[in-house]
Amino acid sequence: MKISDAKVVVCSPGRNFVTLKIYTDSGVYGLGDATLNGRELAVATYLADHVVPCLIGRNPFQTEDIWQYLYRGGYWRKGPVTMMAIAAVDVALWDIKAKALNTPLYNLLGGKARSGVMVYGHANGGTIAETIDEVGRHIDQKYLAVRAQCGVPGLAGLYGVSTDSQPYEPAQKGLPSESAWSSEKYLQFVPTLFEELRKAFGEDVHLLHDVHHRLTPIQAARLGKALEPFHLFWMEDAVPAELQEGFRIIRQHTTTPLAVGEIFNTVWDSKLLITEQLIDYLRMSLHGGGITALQKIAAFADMYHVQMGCHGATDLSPVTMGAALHFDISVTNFGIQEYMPHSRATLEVFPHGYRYVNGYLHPAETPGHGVDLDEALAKKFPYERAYLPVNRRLDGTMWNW
Ligand code: GCO
Ligand code: MG
Repeated sequence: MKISDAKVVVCSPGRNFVTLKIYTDSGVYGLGDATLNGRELAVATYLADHVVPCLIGRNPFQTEDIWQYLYRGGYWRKGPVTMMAIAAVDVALWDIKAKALNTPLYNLLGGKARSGVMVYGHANGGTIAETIDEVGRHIDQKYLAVRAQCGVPGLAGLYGVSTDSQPYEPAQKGLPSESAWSSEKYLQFVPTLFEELRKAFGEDVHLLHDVHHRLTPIQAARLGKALEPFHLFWMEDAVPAELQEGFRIIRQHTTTPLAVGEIFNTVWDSKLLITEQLIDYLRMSLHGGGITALQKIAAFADMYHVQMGCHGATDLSPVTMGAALHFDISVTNFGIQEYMPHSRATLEVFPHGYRYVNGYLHPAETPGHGVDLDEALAKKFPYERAYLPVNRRLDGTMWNW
């Protein structure tokens, strides 16, 4: 079997997605997700202009060799654009391989190691009362784990909290919007949110929280300590993680479990975090080089008691979600999978076989990863410029979003 062609499809059914479709001479095709939120067209051109021509004629079963060809052979290593492009190729090739062998992808990754993939949903509210309602709504839908985000008194608009009664969606059409931030107000407020959530729901539900890179290590240490009585499943992205050593400070002070890594793109971003056991959960999903890379990273993390907690926001297309579920169900050190359901338009453009049942997602049982692309429908949703917001402290200083 040989790769005969490949093309990049950009569409915007509610938000932008970049999809790579690889064709073979046997008629089997595979799909990979190449969506880099806010920088979508950079990956589209990287693939179309620099990667696709190198793929034609290759054996699609040689996932390892093609991965190395694109990584080592590209000379420029790492980085979100490169690794997202490699991920799209890799996931599409694993899709082809599993379809050609007529089996769901998980059977090529070790087979099922559990009966379902535990997920966490998003509960966002402008006030504590609204957040309590949202957590309750998720519990009614049988979620076992819920991430809680809440507006902070004195701050207009906040990460994770919708402004227009629509489901929260970070990317916005047009140029980036700006929001205001105060670490002091946030640190004062968040422990009360979780105190009230535990009072309302007891200890059974797993509660998670995303700090979204807003704190310094010593502030994150303070927050982790203050949240200890409320037994979080994890505190996510407490600080930006370019300085991996920074996590030593957080770790020394708190037993609140730590998660990080949704914007990492190679194992090198987390090497020290893993080997020094500074984190509990690694948030990378397939965007960091695809299945070939994530399997190796997970095996390395497993040696240091780090579990996988794949990113699953709506900026990753249903192709990433569908493929990640095959990884999640087969990997030994699985922790939890994020599940932020896509809009109806997105789900129609990407017909898929994965399904949610009582707190768990289940991968498709059809050959491959089980997510397709309705190209005719995709054409009705052309690309629209959109960005994530940016964030400033109250005095106007640029801060981390
Ligand atoms: C998460 C992420 C998202 C991001 C989004 C940005 O934990 O799901 O932090 O909420 O904001 O993925 O593109
Ligand atoms: Mg996050």
